Amino acid sequence: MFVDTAKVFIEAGKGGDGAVSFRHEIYVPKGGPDGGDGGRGGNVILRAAKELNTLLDFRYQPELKARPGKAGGKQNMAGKSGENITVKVPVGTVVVRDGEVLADFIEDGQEVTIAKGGGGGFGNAHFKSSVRQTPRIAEVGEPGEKFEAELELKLLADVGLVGLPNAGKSTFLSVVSNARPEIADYEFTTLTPNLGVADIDESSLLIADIPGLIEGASEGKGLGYQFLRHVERTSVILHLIDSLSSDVAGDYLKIRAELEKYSADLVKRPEIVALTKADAVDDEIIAMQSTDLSKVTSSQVFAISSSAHRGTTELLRALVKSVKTAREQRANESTEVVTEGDVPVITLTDKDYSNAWEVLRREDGVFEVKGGKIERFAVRTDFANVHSVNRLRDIMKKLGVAAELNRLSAEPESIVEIAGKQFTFFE
Ligand SMILES: Nc1nc2c(ncn2[C@@H]2O[C@H](COP(=O)(O)OP(=O)(O)OP(=O)(O)O)[C@@H](O)[C@H]2O)c(=O)[nH]1
Ligand SMILES: [Mg+2]
Repeated sequence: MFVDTAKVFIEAGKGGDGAVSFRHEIYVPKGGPDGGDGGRGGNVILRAAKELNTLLDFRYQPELKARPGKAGGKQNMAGKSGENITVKVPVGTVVVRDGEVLADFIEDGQEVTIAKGGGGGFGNAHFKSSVRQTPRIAEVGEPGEKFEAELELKLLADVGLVGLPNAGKSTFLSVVSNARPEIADYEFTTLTPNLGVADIDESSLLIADIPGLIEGASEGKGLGYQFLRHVERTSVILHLIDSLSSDVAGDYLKIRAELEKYSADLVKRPEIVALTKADAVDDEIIAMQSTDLSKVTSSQVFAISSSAHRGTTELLRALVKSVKTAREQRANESTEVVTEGDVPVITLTDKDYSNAWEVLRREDGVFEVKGGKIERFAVRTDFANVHSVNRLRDIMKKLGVAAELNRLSAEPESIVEIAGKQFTFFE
């Protein structure tokens, strides 16, 4: 498994503020309140897209922000909602926040609202009552959810390269893909797996190159064995054989034996065989070697030269076809059903907005009030407007918070803090 990661800052849109406004009509001297509500802030949505296969773009653009809602207007005009943003992520991306998995993208087109925009604040039209004919208060919009998240991409390669050391595996990868692995004329040049994306026609293939395998690999000889778990998860195996070898069929069988010892499943995996370095050997010899190989395998046999770019396109096309067939087959066999419940998504609305609260007297003398509902009211309060703060004080009375503050001997000038906002108990 190859893991690609990126850190992103996600911020949903703030809700628009509610408006304070009164009707002005010629024959109505004292018009009622008509301040409209603020619009909802935009959500941040992630969507899995199969055409992406790296998180690299997020390194350059690590901020995913949705638009805020517009403020409410006169004549009960509601503010426009902020636009959602939809950001594409590769299939296989896992979103983690503080060590907790928020979403796991396993299917093309799968969408998850990763951060919810804040609700719009109520305009003053909502605050009219028999005792309050001219409400001069409106709510401010709620903040959108914002947090830092870790994106992790777990890639399953389509094609796994196997072969003896020095067979030309890394060279092939370097020629057909964007990868730049180390290449040298000795065995065990590759020490850890390389991964590359090869584009061919309208498709792309993710190819994994692992260290060469040798006879006895399953008993711990060489390096490649421990990396076979990468190949185990690929759709198709590409078995490369050096045409400069004196016994290509023998080479093929050696590797197959090691693969079989690793896992009986691995030898049943769709496979394509290719003779490498065809530029260095006469065509008649290549033809003879192909015949030898067809006696020991029923797989398709190709001949390529990575350095002369010969036969590589045909080989890639055959791989695309084989990967497609393998995927379709797997999709038919798979009975795995992913239910929504498997993907926990935390949003503002899941939070606790209960009436319960508690009051703490801190060492600095500040009275801190905590509780789902009271905190929600506090974030919607416009602290620059004394009427709004008074409304919050009313709510504190209704919920019994004020009585508790009195019991804890809070003075009128004592500082109260709710959801990070401070104000005096009574003015
Ligand atoms: N003439 C010729 N030489 C090639 C070709 N492909 C690879 N070679 C040479 O073969 C040698 C080994 O190539 P690598 O790609 O490093 O082989 P590998 O299979 O990755 O080897 P390990 O990482 O050790 O398993 C290098 O010297 C390459 O230049 C080719 O198409 N033609
Ligand atoms: Mg190599």
